Amino acid sequence: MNFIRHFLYILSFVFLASCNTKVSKPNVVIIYTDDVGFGDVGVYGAKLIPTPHIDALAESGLRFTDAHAAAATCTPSRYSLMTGEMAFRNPRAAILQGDSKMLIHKNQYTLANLFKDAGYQTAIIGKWHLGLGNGTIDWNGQVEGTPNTLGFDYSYIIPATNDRVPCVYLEDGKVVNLSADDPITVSYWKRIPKDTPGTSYPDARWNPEAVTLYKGDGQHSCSVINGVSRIGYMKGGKSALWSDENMAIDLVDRVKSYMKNHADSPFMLCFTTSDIHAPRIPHPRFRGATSLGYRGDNMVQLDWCVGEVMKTLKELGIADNTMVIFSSDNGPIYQDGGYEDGCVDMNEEVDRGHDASGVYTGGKYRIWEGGTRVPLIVNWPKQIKAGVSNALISQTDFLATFAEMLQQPLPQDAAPDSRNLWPAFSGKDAQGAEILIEQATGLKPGLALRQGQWKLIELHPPHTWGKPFDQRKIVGYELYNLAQDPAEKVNLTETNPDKASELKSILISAKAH
Ligand code: NG6
Ligand code: CA
Repeated sequence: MNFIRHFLYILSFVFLASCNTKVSKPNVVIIYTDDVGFGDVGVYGAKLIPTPHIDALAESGLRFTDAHAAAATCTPSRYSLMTGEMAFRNPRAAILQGDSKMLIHKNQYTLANLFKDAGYQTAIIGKWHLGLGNGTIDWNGQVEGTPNTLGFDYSYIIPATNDRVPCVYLEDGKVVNLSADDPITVSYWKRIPKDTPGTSYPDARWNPEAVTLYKGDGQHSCSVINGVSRIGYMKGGKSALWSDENMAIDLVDRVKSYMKNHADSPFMLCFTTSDIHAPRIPHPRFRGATSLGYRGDNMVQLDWCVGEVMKTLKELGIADNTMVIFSSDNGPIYQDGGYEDGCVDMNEEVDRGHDASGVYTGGKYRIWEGGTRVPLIVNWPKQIKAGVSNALISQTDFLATFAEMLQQPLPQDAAPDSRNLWPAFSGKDAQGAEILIEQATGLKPGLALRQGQWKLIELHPPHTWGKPFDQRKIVGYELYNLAQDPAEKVNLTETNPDKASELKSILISAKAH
């Protein structure tokens, strides 16, 4: 009798545990986009770009109005998302080249490690831009030091950016479609000697006529691949070159087959789109979809990708048990790297009546709100009520937040700056983080502290590319009250010195932490 009771007890425990698994282990798809601004999505105010699929995601999900990428450029934002450490603490967390060494140390705990520890299958499909290898990269063999060494079971990546060589995909560390008799050589600092084996590509400086699609600025004037002059030189790998105009479709195909093949297991998939980073070369079927040139058209293409993800989840019958997140790595930019892609105004706000950063000022490379305040939609109707949240939240917080969601303890020293904001993430807390730090390098560089609607900017000299944050000179402070002045026009440091000094000391201690 006792034995039967004992057996039933164990059985009920197993049953409950398996029910629980279903609820607490949704699949997670993070659609992480490139250079999409706060105002680029319909539901965030874009009138000239139709984004019905992203809007639908927001309508049945939780839409955040004060969510931030960690930085106003890609590599540091992705670093913080993956590691839960503020990027300014790592001097190497700056825009990386296509042959830069892996930025994340193999012992650092990552978002992928977290999901793996919680029993998930993990994958990344799309842009990587966090470095590869340990100093040298064997493009013709097995690349060591890839997302796979950081907790991803599967990776299919663009090594850096779509404007940087090598213009090939890497699947689990191997160049896709590479032919052994056309080896790849990559160089960022000097031209590749003529006698190096492999297909030669024209050099934009010497063969300007080869540039049939996009001519870039000085830095984007090396190898011409698919008619576009890129950053960096490459030779070889002709059969492996990606097609720029098919990139979104190719990546979506990978995403779909990954989801199909993993429909039975909980999975965490980062779909890191190349849209809408320059050079913008939408597939012909999206060209002319907006009156805003290829930048707008690329947004429509991105929206289509989101629609395909959602459609596939439904077809597979796993939509109910999947959390889909949509966000961006930094604010918008019209012309990046000098590519002329049909946008009107390079530096400022207005592109034919569209304002990519909405009411906020600036965008990519800038410490104003437009640099890091990005769309964030969290969609999981079964568990998270639809609505709008003004909670303050950083992508750096995702790691600890997911740890809470998964009830997965974090190892000591993991994700040092990541805070558990699950109550805000799931719509139960309206405030979110008490403070948040923003960072920017480039055109309006600095660090900023947000506390509620207050914002203190610590300004650095312009063009501080690559210089560690703790060595940057502070050339001034600005204080804004975003509730009254979202566009950061009226500097209040003189009129409210008390608030300025309160925030200054919070920033100093947060930096030292
Ligand atoms: C910059 C490039 C820019 C873009 C950026 C990375 C120049 C002048 N600018 O160095 O075109 O590639 O790097 O963008 O070359 S990001 O979204 O990945 O951060
Ligand atoms: Ca970016």
